[in-house]
Amino acid sequence: MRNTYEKLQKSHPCFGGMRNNVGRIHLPVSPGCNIACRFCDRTINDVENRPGVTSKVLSPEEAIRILDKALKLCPQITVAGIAGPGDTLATGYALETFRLVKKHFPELIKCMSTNGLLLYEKSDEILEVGVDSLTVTVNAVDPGIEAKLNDGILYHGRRYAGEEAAEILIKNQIKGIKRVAEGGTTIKINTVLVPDINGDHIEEIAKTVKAAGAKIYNIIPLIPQAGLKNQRAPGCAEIDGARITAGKYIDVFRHCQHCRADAAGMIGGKDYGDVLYQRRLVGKETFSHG
Ligand code: CLF
Ligand code: SF4
Repeated sequence: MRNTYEKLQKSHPCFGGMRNNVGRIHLPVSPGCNIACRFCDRTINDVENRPGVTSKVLSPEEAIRILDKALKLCPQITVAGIAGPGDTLATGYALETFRLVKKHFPELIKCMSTNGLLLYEKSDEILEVGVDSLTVTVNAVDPGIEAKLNDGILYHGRRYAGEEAAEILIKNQIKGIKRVAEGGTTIKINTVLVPDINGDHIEEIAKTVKAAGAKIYNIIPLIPQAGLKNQRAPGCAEIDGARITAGKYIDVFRHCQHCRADAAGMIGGKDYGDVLYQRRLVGKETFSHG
């Protein structure tokens, strides 16, 4: 039986007020991505803290061994999350890992994060493996705005660019959110706030995703890099303003720590990633898929 939103508010560090009592581990099993967010630098290395960046990509079996070790080190972990380093649906490893989590650690909450391009077509599998909570990154619901944030997609073996790509992505995200929400998975939405591109679009996104069945919304400030390195990051007042705007339509999560794809432990507390994975250098401040 999947956890409901009400249950997750008491047991999931990113869905309620329990972040000081319960922790999460991210299992970095998903290499590769099928879209091209303009703010993403997808180098996989061990020195930086960004989406697409992790110290090491694991096989599903390795992930289960790491999970076992992590639960011994940090028994407060209630959530097994998969948030990259690429997209969790671009390859089959995330769903394969969740099948193993379900078998070996049925008590853990299964949490997944995706860009949503393949969400609709993978929805049956997502529901069947019992994903409890799913984060979809929706940066725009207007193709004209999305096209400024995303260079293109690779979809069923074909490349699409510009507004054509944006239209397919948005359509699949919204259809996918509806379907998975109807199936009983709790949906969280992440939006990367790029003030001069989607700053005035937050209300529209919040309204649309709420109507599709999402429960909670997380605004992630842009870290100017890669194709958006010349865009400005939002200030605190702009982030607050966006949260207040979104909050008129949907619950807002305010404690995001922009976790890496291989983070482990309590959010904002000690990170066990170094012990569990491999030695990592201190990275830059960043955002993530989580
Ligand atoms: Fe991880 Fe994300 Fe699940 Fe949480 S993180 S996949 S929902 S278990 Fe949480 Fe980290 Fe913010 Fe994500 S603080 S980046 S919101
Ligand atoms: Fe990068 Fe994630 Fe966007 Fe893919 S979905 S391009 S990994 S930020």
